[in-house]
Amino acid sequence: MPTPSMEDYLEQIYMLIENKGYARVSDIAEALTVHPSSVTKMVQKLDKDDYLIYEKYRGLVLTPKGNKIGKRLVYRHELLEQFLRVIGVKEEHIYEDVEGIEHHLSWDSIDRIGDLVQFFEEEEKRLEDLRDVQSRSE
Ligand SMILES: [Mn+2]
Repeated sequence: MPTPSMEDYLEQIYMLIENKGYARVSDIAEALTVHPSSVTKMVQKLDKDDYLIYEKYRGLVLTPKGNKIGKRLVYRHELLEQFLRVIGVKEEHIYEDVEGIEHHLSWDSIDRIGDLVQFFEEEEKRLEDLRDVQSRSE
């Protein structure tokens, strides 16, 4: 199992590759606001653990294992953003709150949150009812 920090890297690397087609050490450092030397160190660890293949002058590619987990981590982040939006959390809190909780939930909880988001998306009325409760408790 990757540590929370490894998860952050795998999530960012997956997104960079999705969006740009590649992930450079400098791009990862910028995305995570860390020093490039920290990125190099972590990338070497991820390589050792078989999540990616890193060659100093050729960049990095995710292994099937790294790609699979990267995809799940990005899905998890997006689902949690959707969840907070559904329950009415203010836009300005959403990103930071997701960063704060995403590494600390079991996949069981993630899947149940997925059910809940789906429950609200299936019928507009359900969301209206929730907003109604919220406007009464303000
Ligand atoms: Mn995240």
